[in-house]
Amino acid sequence: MLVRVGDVPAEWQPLVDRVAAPVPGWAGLEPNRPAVMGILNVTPDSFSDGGAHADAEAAVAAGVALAAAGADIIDVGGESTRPGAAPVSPACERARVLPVIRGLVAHGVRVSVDTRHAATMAAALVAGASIVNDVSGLTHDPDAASLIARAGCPVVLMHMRGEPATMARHAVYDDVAIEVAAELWARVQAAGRAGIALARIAVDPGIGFAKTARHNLQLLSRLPLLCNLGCRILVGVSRKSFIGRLTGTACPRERDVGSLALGLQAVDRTASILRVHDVAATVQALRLREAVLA
Ligand code: PMM
Repeated sequence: MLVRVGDVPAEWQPLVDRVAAPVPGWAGLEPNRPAVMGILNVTPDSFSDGGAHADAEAAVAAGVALAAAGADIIDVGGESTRPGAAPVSPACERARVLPVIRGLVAHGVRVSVDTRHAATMAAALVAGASIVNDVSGLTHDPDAASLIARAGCPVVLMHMRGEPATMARHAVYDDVAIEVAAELWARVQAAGRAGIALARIAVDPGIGFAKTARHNLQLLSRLPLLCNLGCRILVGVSRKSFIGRLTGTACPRERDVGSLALGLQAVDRTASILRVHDVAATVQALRLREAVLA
């Protein structure tokens, strides 16, 4: 149902105010400029950039280059979450990410840690990471939510069903946009009950996680539904396999143009943080978008 602004019933006003509220400040990012999160996977097996960095020093250099290209945040991950990926022990994950986080922080880079494990979150925060990005929305590790509440750091709650190894079989929805919004809302509420303030939460629909290509497109098209949650919206489409499927591009590294096209669509539909591999192209495109809007 469409209702003209002047005809909105008074009892709807709090809802309208929430949806129309400016994007909240989060993690020290500028409130009114879409931010770019550069991806730095220090894994041998990520689908998009696995094995790209021979050692921690090379990974730090790659992260510093992404920051110099304009990334606002560098997202460091030590566990591949591609469909069917085998889990990695938290100790192995820490050995991969901690030296890289320390190196990036020493260069003044704002770092998020992409992990589902509370022990890795804790160690990463001590090493200087300032944001936690959890693809399980703080459901994987029972200690994660209280840890984030105590640390007082910003957190990304991503939508997923099941585990990376099994998620494909959970890609069954009547209405993917409504169900993802409702399930993320449950995650936001659980985080609130654990003591995490709403202003510290960003939500992410989890493109490609327990979703088919069709689900991903429907979610992107109806992304503004997530505004109802009152949090910043982060979207990660970069190099994902559905782009390959839709365009016939088998090699993940050749999907950056398609990734950028979808990323801009997401920003037009209320995403305010893009998680990407090709930082330089994304920053350039966002600058031009802003110039046109100004
Ligand atoms: N995708 C991947 C890993 N971590 N985190 C968030 N918040 N959102 C995502 O979409 C996301 C993520 C998998 O992609 P990669 O292997 O290229 O990192």
